Amino acid sequence: MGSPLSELETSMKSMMLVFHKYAGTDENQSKLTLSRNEAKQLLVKELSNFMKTPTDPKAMKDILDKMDIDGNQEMDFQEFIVMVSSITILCNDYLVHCLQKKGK
Ligand SMILES: [Ca+2]
Ligand SMILES: [Ca+2]
Repeated sequence: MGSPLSELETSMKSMMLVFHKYAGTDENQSKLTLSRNEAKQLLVKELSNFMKTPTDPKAMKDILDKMDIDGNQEMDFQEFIVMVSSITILCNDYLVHCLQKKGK
């Protein structure tokens, strides 16, 4: 890669790096997927501003269940990206709502 990464490419790179940073933390488990524990850490540490991370274990379990689309107790990169995209779409809806309000 010769030229510097664009803003979007940098964002994509960040998503990959964040995923692998957490995917590789649990001992004796796959370094390429997020265990429930790793996914929980990622949510709490990386999404606390955009997502109200619940302190209630039941609510956290519900979120983790939803993220794990195929239900195999591990979150692969695809499941991670679906989750990030869903939250980004919700945030964008809110942003558009605010911009429209401002425009009036
Ligand atoms: Ca892992
Ligand atoms: Ca899964």
